[in-house]
Amino acid sequence: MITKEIASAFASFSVRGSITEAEQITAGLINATYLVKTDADEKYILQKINTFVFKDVEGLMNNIVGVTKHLNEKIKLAGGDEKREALSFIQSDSGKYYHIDSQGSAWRMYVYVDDAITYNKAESREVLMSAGVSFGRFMKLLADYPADTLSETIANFHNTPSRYKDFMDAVEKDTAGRRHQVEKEIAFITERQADTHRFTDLLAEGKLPLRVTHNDTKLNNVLFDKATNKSICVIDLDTIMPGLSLYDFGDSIRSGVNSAKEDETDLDKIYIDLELFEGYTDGYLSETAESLTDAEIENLAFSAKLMTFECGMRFLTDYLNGDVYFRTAYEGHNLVRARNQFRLIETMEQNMDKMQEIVMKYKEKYCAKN
Ligand code: GN1
Ligand code: MG
Repeated sequence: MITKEIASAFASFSVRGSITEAEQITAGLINATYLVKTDADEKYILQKINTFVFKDVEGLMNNIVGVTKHLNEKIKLAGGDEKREALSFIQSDSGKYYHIDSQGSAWRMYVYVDDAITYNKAESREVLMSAGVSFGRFMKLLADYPADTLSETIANFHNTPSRYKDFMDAVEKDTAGRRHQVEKEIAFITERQADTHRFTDLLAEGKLPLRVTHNDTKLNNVLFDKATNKSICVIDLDTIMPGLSLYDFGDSIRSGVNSAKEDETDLDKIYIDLELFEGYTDGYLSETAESLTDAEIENLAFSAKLMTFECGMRFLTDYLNGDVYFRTAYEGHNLVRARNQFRLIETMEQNMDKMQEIVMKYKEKYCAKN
């Protein structure tokens, strides 16, 4: 439906034609996203940026525009289709790549990549392999991007000890009066506190390198070609910041290698699918093995567990806070998501040795050093 705010936001961007259709896309949990069509037969993605989550829109859009221009140039140089393999953002009347409306809401728009699909849950080994190639290549193409020009769009985004502290504060405050329902889940988290600081410690000791990373490498943040089922490009660029390769690898496994969707309620359906884990690891290391350090490769399997832990803990934190951060469709949605992630962690713990073996197999395959 074309609401007044959508129509007026669309009109502020410099493109031909008038809006004829707007359809909300609800896959993402943060921004409000619309597919819009025009009478000039063009399609765009129009997004209302969640400014509760992203406070510095100027910094956010500078990151995104800088990075997409960099990707565009590199793809063009390599003979690729830069309009399809990276996003193209559109300027507004103000000359900036966003628009602030009369209500103070922030909007942005980019060209819709046509004939593409996304996956919300684990798929075939080929799909996972292709996603691994895309995220691996993304990091590779940004290896020479000037990291010091990037704004930190969300402070301490993957700082797991800091997320743990936020969680303990939420337990303490019990704002929504839900703590009594989740004592078991609270225990699940506190029992694993020692895991939380592995990456922050290694980073502080200089044993892991900071890189330009995506930081939100959900499977549904990759577009796949409808016809070939091969990945086309990576989307949802809000959290591009200096980070660890382990954040990106781990979050992809969390979201793409779960046998069930992120809010599946039947815990028996949830497990880490090792066949898909192998597919993603194969694709990711085929692009990155040569540039990753031994310490990074040794921690890939563990990163899957830690990123799943962090995300589950964030869902539970939001449940305790009264569902103020993630979009929810029903009461208890965040609790369902948290329990889902914790079940996934249990199955990762049971399979950690096998995951480690798989990583080493592809390290050997793709590392000339060996
Ligand atoms: C959010 O925006 P979306 O849906 O791709 C969240 C991620 C979580 C994910 C869990 C900025 O990602 O960190 O892992 O939900 N993004 C932000 O589904 O918080
Ligand atoms: Mg998304």
